[in-house]
Amino acid sequence: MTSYLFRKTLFLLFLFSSLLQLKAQEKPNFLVILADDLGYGDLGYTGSKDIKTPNIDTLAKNGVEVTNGYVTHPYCGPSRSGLITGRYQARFGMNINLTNSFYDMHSGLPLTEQTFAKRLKGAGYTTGIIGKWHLGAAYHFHPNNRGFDYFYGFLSGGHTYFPKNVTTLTPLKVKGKERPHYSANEGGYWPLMRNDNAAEFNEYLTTALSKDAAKFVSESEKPFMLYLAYNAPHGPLEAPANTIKKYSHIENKRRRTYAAMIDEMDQGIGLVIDALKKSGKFDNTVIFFLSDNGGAASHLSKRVKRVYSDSGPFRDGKGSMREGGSHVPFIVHWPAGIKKAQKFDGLVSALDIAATTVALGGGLTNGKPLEGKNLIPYFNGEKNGTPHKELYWKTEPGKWAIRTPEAKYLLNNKSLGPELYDMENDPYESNDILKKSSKKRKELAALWNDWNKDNQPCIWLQADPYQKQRLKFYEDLHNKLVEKAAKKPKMVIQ
Ligand SMILES: [Ca+2]
Repeated sequence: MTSYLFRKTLFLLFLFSSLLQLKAQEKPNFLVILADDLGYGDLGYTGSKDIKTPNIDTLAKNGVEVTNGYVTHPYCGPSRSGLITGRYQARFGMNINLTNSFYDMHSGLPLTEQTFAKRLKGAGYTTGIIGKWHLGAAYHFHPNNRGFDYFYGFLSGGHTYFPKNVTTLTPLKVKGKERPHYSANEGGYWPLMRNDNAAEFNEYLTTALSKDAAKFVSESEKPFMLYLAYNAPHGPLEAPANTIKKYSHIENKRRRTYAAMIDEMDQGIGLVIDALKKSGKFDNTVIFFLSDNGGAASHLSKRVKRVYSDSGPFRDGKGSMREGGSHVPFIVHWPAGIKKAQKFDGLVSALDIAATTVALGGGLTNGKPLEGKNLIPYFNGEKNGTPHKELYWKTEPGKWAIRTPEAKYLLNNKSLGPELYDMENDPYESNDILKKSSKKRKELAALWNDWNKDNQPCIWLQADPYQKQRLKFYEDLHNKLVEKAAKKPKMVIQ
């Protein structure tokens, strides 16, 4: 009898733990794939005629193609800080790119903010970031101290794609030109890191990151969240010769290399998707794909040879308050949870990634409020309309924008003054209606001012001027010490 009871208890315990496991497995995995400086029109599914992206196109075809998807800032660091916290980065004043220094205790994503990785880790997720961080390099800003169990990549805002270029020496010469070590990409030629150690880097960077991501998703036993933050196709324009050859029909040399970089990223995404399929995790993994901002060098009209990215139908590119700056390709793919093959035209923000994953994964909702929306009810028809009635932008020093489904009011260039567009009839911002619509202008200005009440002023300088000042501080200090030492009487012993 005792033995029977014992066996029965064991059986019940087994059943209970199996049920718990099943319950745990029901939680979806998350894969957030971020491209860097990708032009809106440079994917097959967004209309590119000359760049092949079959893997990304398949995600769009079988998922939700978000046609009004936006990031919160038109360039790297601030856009990433909005995505990763799920809060407008203007709330904590992070409107610029920060310096990348291991010794700078102040330049980084403020510790008062929480990443969505940390919120998910608190709910039992294994969390990883592979690729570009760009949110502070000092110990307390390191991804391992911001909610990520695993990190493989680089802390700087950019990185060389070839291992042969890696050096620890600064300043250094790149293509015969001296690259000053106060550049925004300080660290862009340093070795890669795995967690807080130097890591191996033996092949084309995009491939190395993709293979590591494939391994991460295959091996993770718990539900996972992987933030795969490619630096592709951000400069330096570097790609394997064989892949560049595939695009020999493209006349513009810079675009040829840029196309090969996007091609390599698409192939890499293919590797990760294969790994998900082979490990049986594909159906229950929510995949997001987007770019952190618009295409670089897409609107330098007077320097046509330098233009290499394509913003599709939109005006301008990276850095602009017009659509090309922050209206990005945006895909959400989840076979187990959303109806496939749909286009969604409500206003969607990169802020929604944190809100959606935290809602689905049961992540922590303590601390500062998330400002995005859980998108799934909108995709499944449980909620109607647009997830956001307004989207807001603010950069340093003083560019701004607000968009509603109907209109967009912005300042992109102080000498040109503000611009107002009818986004229902003129989504490509070709006809400025500011002079005709003072009522709309006032209405949008009031909304923006109201939003801005809760923002903090920016307390940082852009990376380059900041690092120049930092170096000058050390040089001045050194010179003072040399001067002082010269005045010291010589020590004499008896
Ligand atoms: Ca970028």
